[in-house]
Amino acid sequence: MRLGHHLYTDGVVCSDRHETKMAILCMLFLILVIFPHGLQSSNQHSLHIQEAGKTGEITVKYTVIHDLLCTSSCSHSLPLTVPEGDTLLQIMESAQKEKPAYFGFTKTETSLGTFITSIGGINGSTKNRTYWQFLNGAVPIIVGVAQYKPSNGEHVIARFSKY
Ligand code: B12
Repeated sequence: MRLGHHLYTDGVVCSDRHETKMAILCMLFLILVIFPHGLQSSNQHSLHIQEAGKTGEITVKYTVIHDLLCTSSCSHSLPLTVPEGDTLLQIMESAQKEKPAYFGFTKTETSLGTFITSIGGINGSTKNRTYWQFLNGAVPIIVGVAQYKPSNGEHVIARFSKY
């Protein structure tokens, strides 16, 4: 009786260990299937895009957001492959050519350079204290669009904002 119980207990322990081993093996297999190239950092991802493109070209994502005034379909994005060294203004011109309704813009020349006055038919206004703000991801760009040169893999955002 006692011996049998002992053997039975051992049997359960043995089977528990076997199940744990199988579960670990299954998890390792799943990780290999989901991340065949390992967990890449965004830098490595950008590098991958650069390698995939022609030499001297970069890929940027350009998004226009006007959620100050609208409640649905307030954002439009475009992936663009452009010559390396293009300014944001030149990239905006490429986007304008592709989809003028969403990315068409107007500008004015000032002593500081080019100032963007409207995008997609939406005008900034001194009276309402609104303007088109430019960001690299979540970070506001500190120069004008004619001076700024986005990097490969960058997400440039033009957001209708208040000041
Ligand atoms: C107020 C201000 C703004 C206001 C102007 C609105 C208004 N009606 O007052 C708003 C919020 C719209 C603004 C926007 C931007 N600004 Co600003 N702005 C200033 C600030 C703080 C004061 C300008 C001012 O009133 N001068 C006094 C008046 C009497 O002189 P003014 O020549 O008439 O001023 C006009 C120009 O400065 C113009 N303006 C303002 N900003 C910019 C930016 C660019 C690129 C251009 C061409 C013109 C311009 O608007 C002013 C009013 O009409 C300056 C910093 C400073 N201390 O100078 C930064 C400054 C001029 N802005 C700057 C920047 C980078 C921008 C943005 C590009 C920021 C962004 N990430 O989007 C945007 C422009 C985007 C676009 N649509 O093209 C930089 C320009 C740097 C450079 N060498 O290119 C400065 C120097 C700040 C900095 N980074 O140090 N700005």
